Amino acid sequence: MTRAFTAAAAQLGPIARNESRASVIARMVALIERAAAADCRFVVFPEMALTTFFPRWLIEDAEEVASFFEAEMPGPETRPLFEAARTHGIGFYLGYCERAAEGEGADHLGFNTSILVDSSGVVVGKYRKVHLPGNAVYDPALKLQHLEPWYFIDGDLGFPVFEMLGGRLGMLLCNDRRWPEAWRMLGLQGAELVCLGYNSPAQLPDNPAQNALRKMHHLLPMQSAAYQNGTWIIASAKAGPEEGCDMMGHSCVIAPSGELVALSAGLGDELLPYSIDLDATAEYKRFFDFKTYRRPECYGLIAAPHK
Ligand code: ING
Repeated sequence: MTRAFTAAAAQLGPIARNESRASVIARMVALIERAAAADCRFVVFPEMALTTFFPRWLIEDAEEVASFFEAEMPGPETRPLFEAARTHGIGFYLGYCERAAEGEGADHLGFNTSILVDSSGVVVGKYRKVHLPGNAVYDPALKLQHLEPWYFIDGDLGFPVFEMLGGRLGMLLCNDRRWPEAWRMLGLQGAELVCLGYNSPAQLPDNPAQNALRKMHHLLPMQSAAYQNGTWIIASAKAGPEEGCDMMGHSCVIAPSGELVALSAGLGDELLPYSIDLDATAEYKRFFDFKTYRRPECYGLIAAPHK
């Protein structure tokens, strides 16, 4: 049986602070319809795909903060996305803010989460972001806040891998892509396709010398991770000028060879389909045969806590 299919990054352009779920879901359903027309079986939406990237602000209004989190998935507002996907037989990866159960995580409302949904609309897997970037408290010295540790509980599900599309799929979220340990955890479990959504500022106003390096620092760790772990990667941006902050585009598909095989052209809602063959991972998994060549007895520091 062939394990080839068409999959796509479903990049989203900016989402306004006050944009309704209904409006965002309509944009995502339109992307699902374009994916169906392109014969896709699977699409990857961004991190926090349902809302603006609110951790750029310290929001005092508890009701507004709560409005960015989902208490259930699917819920009344997100169900139309699940229905459209099921109608077209398309599975998807979705990033969103997951409201934690009462009492879980003290003063944090929930997790920065992603799920895998199969082509019949069933949630088959969940991941909660492990590497939360930025500051746990507001820093008045910064031009651009990034307050994920203020809003979110540290991910507590590890790096699970799920059977889907005839292969093994893993998930990461944004900043995770810069950490080789995250990729290796998935690679060690045989991941063949890793889905990743992100919200990455195109410029860093507090460190403008980095601006010219932003695209490279986005692609470089993923291209090496794909090669070193023999996996496909589909990475999907929340792109464009969002509430005064330019978000990077560059949604992409990376092959297990490490080659960048598809790259988004713009900063708006955009579908980036590519024909993926999971069997193309085999050659690289053979070369990097973990069982034969890895020397975990030499890698203790990697899993040891920092002193
Ligand atoms: N975003 C950022 C990223 O890794 C970040 C994190 C924080 C970038 C501070 C720049 C400055 O691209 C997310 N959502 O993890």
